[in-house]
Amino acid sequence: MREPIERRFPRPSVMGVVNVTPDSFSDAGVNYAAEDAIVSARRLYAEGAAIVDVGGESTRPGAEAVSADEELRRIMPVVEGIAGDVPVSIDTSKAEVARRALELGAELVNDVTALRGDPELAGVVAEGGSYLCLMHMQGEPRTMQCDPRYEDVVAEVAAFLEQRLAFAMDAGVPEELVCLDPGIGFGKTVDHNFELLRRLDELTALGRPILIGFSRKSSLGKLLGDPEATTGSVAASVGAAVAAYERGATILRAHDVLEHVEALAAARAAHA
Ligand code: HH2
Repeated sequence: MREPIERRFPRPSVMGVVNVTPDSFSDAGVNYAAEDAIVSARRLYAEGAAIVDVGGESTRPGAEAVSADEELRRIMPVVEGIAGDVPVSIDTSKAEVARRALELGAELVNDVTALRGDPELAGVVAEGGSYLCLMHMQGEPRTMQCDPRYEDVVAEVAAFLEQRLAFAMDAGVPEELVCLDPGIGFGKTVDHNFELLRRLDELTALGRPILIGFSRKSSLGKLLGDPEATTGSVAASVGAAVAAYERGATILRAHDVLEHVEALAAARAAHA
């Protein structure tokens, strides 16, 4: 069995993002061609990413779903092109996509539906022995930013993640291989996202490493005064990642890896 996820990804570790899509919210089309995605993945790894998250389906607000065939067509040449050289996380909700990526050596399955999207995915993860990220989302990408509401966002996200962790373990996924993610921007307002950071201790109390993906998200642009923002700046992303790390996050998912690695190294030195 793999070593526990917190040993494989010590705090803080950076997960680099490579979206092999024409429609992602912050880097649409940049890595849509496999050869460009391969170059990007190698660069992010060289810049200090512990793992690179390869995705073939955008989950931005309003995005339409893509078929498994199309997702495979996008990601397979990329995973093949870097397998063995660059540690791979596969950002998918589909069992078939995860299975093929794991066969090529991917070591983490990052599922934004927390095993609710495809009934076969839990079994694929359990059988493949991979790491797993379970993420909270209210609603679904097409509609999730239409007036999201919670009584208590942190309590509800914590209860959801605890329940999905139990589900994964029932399906045979060892607890030591799982990390949890509150899903910044997935059915959440600016206030919800920052409340989740402010009270991150209530999520670390679940006993699993926490992954945070605040990178370039629109809440950062909105925070800085543009109510119509669809993205956030690199500087604001780094600030949010450092704040998340300071509050106990383990893995920081980021598009601008070098800036995150350098900032987190400085933040970490203050803890030594
Ligand atoms: N955010 C995005 C996608 N996948 N996975 C996890 N675990 N956590 C996140 O916060 C997260 C995620 C959205 O960002 P991006 O991949 O850049 O955009 P898109 O979904 O439009 O491709």
